[in-house]
Amino acid sequence: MPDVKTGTNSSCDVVIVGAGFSGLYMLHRLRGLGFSARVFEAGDGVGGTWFWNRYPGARVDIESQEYSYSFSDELQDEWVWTERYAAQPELLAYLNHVADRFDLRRDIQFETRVTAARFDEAAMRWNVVTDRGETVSARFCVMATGCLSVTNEPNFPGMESFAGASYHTGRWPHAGVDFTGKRVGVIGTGSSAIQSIPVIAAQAAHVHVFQRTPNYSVPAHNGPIDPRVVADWKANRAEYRQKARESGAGILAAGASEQSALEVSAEERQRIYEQRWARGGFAMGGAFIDIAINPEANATAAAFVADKIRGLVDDPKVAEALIPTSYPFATKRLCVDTGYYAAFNRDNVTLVDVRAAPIEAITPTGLRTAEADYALDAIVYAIGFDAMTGALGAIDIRGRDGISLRAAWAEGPRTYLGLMVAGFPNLFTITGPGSPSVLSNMVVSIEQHVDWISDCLVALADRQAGAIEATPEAQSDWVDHVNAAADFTLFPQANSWYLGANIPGKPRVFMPYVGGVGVYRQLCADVAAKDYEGFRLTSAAG
Ligand code: N01
Repeated sequence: MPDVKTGTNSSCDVVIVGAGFSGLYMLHRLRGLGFSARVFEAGDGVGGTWFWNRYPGARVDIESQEYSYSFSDELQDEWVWTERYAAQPELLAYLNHVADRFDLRRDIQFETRVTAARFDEAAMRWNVVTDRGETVSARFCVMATGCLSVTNEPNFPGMESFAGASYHTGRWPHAGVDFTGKRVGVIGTGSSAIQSIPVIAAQAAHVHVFQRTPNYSVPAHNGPIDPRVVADWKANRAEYRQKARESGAGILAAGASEQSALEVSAEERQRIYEQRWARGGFAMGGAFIDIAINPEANATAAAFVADKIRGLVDDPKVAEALIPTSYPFATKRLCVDTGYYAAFNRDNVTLVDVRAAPIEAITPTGLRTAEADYALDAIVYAIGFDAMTGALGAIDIRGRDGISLRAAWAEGPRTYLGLMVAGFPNLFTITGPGSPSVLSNMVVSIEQHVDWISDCLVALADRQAGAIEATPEAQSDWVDHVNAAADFTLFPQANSWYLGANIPGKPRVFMPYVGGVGVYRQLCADVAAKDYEGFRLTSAAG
């Protein structure tokens, strides 16, 4: 029944957009606090990233027990991970289990995309519009839309003429793809490509890898989860979780060192890198404290990984082509692989440098570069996402005076703490730009944001305040701080998606906050403790 007063179909306290890790936990927390909430999810199931990214080899690259919710002891007791790094099907099963265990589905509307959200200043409510023609009125709106959920769409000339099959890693067919006997072209060499290439190569007749920029990748050393790890985690879980929350990246297995790469001898440095390489995963990134900030320190890590690549790849020319030279180590997202470099020793894998000879067109029979034609039966676009702002920009979000978020962010995203945007009262973004987000263990950052937002809504209710909004001054100061923090590091030196550099026309702004999850958590807590410093709280009437 439409609500006569608002002219909408229904109303609730909070609309949550997205049913991935963020949306599920947000719904659970709000319910526990007595708020009514509805979730809208474009997919026909829960899982977000792990619902869409079903490409061969997709798995998390943070150790499974760390990449999981900490909010429920019962959930942690009953769920047992099978691999050191869980694969996509297991992660999706976990999120389905969470949805069932906490009875979340009854408030989630699937196959429904939110197309617009408009703030009604007189009513102090958000009207959220879906592609099903429904409008829901809510006091609060939480964007749990994910940082890597809108794909970077390929637009090569001639794409529509291709007679074979085309896939995007970020929107993989649910039924899977059989590449047996096929000639496959993979475009891109980011995390998605690096995970999928060895698996596709094991099946396909031939794989051509079209590389524009090589990436640094470190071995995962994946395998069945060690029962000793499980036992240790069970015994010390609370302590480990707290440590992760207070750490830099929220990843304990990174073993972040306090030591400079330059204060040890060359032999000692080599020994430490070897040890970390043998441990696998992000341990390499945490080897020394100054890898991300000091070019000289960074060069030692880059040289070590380059030598590893030379050792892993038989053909010296191919090895050199796989070694990044145009940006510092780990300033593009570090990749974690299982057999990536070794895949280039297979007879059926060919590396093609599309920096030297760019892709000119997709043809009916394959792909043409400036140098040659490649016959292909299938093309895998592993070309990434419109990161961090893509999903928010896809929704027509209008705040005070009808101002659109797209317009407000035309020069790059501006937020206060990555949580709210000035001019958009009662609209929250989970792991939004300006927060540690993609530079951290996403689950740690998601839980922190969900908890902060939940506490905030309770605080508003306690104060009988109807609305909260970031002040423009606090937002400006925060944006300056986020930029200054990024400029203190080597990150801005890479043309990465962190900077929006992968999307033509996107403003170049370093979007995540590099200050670390522990420091950031404390900042957010301090702001709340100081009566929401930098925010304006208003009564329900405005
Ligand atoms: O995307 P990417 P991704 N012609 O943007 C190339 C997370 N993730 O899906 O560098 C030719 O990293 C592009 O080349 P260049 C993780 O945070 C996590 O792989 O722009 N090439 C690049 O090589 C990750 O960082 C996990 O020159 C083109 C590639 O495509 C993020 O998602 C697994 C091109 C895109 O790489 C994104 O990873 C997977 C063109 N026109 C992903 N356009 C795990 O947790 C783009 N490229 C394990």
